[in-house]
Amino acid sequence: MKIAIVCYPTFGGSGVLATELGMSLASNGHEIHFIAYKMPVRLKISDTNIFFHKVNVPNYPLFNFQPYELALSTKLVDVIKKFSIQIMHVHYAIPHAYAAYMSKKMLEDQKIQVPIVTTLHGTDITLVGSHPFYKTAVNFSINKSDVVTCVSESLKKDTLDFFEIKNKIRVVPNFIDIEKYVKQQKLCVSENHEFGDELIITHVSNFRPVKNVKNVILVFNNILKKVSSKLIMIGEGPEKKMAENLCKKLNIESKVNFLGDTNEVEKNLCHSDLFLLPSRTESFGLAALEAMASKVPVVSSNAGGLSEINIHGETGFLSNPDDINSMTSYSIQIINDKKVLNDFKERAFKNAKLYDINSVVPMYEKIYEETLK
Ligand code: GMT
Repeated sequence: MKIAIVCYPTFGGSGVLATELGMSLASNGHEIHFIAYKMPVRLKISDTNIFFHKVNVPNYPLFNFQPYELALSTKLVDVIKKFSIQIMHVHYAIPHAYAAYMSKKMLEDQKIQVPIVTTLHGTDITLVGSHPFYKTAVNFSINKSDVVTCVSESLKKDTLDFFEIKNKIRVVPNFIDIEKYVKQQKLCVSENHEFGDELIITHVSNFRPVKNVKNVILVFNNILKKVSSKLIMIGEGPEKKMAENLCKKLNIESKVNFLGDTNEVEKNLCHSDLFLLPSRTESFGLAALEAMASKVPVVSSNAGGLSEINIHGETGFLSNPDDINSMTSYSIQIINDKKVLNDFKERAFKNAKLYDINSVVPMYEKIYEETLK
């Protein structure tokens, strides 16, 4: 099949997932055309069957805000016509589903039919999409999509609660390539890691307020009083400075490494003993799944879809996002005893295997086939 994938090109979960999906579809023989305002960070353009088309938005002095949707829908029409694309798959409703609908209508005018598959990822529903400034347009474009998928049962429920949705919503979970993590674990075992006997605690996010990064630092500060450990903070975003300042204030700077954005999260995760994710909202928690695939137990909040992947008492523990005391004692319970830690690691990995790329990508392929029929 010839598929156009529209996504955010950043380190955010929706862009990462869309990129991994496109690359996997390409290796299954489909022709994949990525459309975004810059090259998606995880995209390996050298792979065969993969194309990238940049959406250019020229700066015109009259505009206070550049009309990205207009440029995107024009680019979609051009690419679809030029490469005879059969399906548009847009990730994150805003503004992608809206732009896709505009391009579908422009194509219909030229007697070309191309269905839209929209995948809802999380904040496009729970935070931004349900905001009164956007809600009407988001509701409209979800209903105008030919197929709607979302990444967890929790997000499906939120979508049905917040919007008036007429079409069916199918749940297709986030996925990981388990093989990649197994290979990395083998490499890690043969490496000497630099932290000696200290246990490694990790957090990965885009440091947005929903990620509750402050509580990562507060929980780690408590753990440090009981267990010799180090915190690795991966990612960039608006709350990073606050987190760095809090570490200074608590006098734990030397115990916390801020690594910034990286394309090789699994290289750091494979040395980790615990993953902290106290998010206020989290439709799925791809970062937690990546940790589990690296044999890292997760202490997370109970927000959104996290309880669907992080099984309380088995792969880690769940708490309310602000319950610092529970998160601290759950963390210590896991890492304080080698046998307990190893059991949690094995169960986390076993659960992650349920979300392997080879089980999930065929769900999307089936959706495309049905849609084309
Ligand atoms: O908040 C993020 O991590 C980025 C955001 C995005 O759309 O780029 O992630 C959302 O989509 C991911 C992939 O489906 C999910 O795993 C994340 O849970 C979800 N984030 C939130 O709901 C806050």
